[in-house]
Amino acid sequence: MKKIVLITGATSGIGKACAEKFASEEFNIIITGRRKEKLESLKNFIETKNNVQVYSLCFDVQNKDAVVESINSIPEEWKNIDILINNAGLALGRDNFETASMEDWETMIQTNVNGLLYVTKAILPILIQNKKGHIINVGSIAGKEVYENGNVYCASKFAVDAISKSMRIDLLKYGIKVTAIHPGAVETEFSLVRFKGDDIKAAAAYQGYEPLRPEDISASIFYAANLPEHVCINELTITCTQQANATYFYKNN
Ligand code: NDP
Ligand code: 8X3
Repeated sequence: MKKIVLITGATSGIGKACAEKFASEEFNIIITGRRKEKLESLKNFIETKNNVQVYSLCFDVQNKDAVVESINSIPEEWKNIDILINNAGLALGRDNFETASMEDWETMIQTNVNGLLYVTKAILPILIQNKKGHIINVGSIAGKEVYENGNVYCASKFAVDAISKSMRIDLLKYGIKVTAIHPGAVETEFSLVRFKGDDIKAAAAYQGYEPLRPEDISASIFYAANLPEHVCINELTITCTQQANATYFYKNN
């Protein structure tokens, strides 16, 4: 029987690359996100290309009731989820503390922290019942070091780091693995979202160096998810070769 992986935020970037990678390795995939048309076209693309099935669920991770309702609506044959990839997330703005928007802060906390908690809580009973499973949380290098004007985005990713560490302790007795993946700069829709559609600012975020591609992260996630039963990667911080930490890049002239 094929294993099942549920990926939040599969409509673009790292989540989409994870869906394609796991499908190419014969996993059945549950893809989630808010953009229904992107979910449908990804489902068609993957099912045409691979010998796997894709089930799509459209919901906003910020909405607790919608999360619970969506997870409960998963058909019986899809319920035995082996791997949960908590990837949905975003940054909004890169503003100084005194000028940053409170709404942006709320959305980041509601998505990156509460959304991850809602989805995990809704799926956990399945993993506990099966006495196995793997939760992979996508944090960030911004959850390891704060940077100027990173304030609440960094805080939300520090929370993902802390939640991952505490989940690993609390869920150990059920045989559930918990891995946190902390990427540096990855070229996705992330910066376009952060800079609210300003494509010049978004493109500038990746200029002068070769950033990670979403496929670099999905390959690492796949690796971490497919180690022997007794092996768990607790966390990985992954940057491109031209990035040394949250702020230091060695850029081309
Ligand atoms: P993208 O913007 O390309 O993808 C973000 C995904 O999250 C989309 O599929 C989006 O789907 C989903 N998402 C956002 N908000 C919600 C919501 N409220 N409910 C449901 N789904 C949501 O960015 P990335 O692929 O880069 O980001 C993926 C993760 O990686 C995020 O957690 C991000 O913080 C993290 N990360 C990214 C880095 C980077 O440099 N790109 C570096 C480090 C970490 P939809 O819009 O359809 O809802
Ligand atoms: C995204 C990476 O450096 O823009 O988490 O915060 S960074």
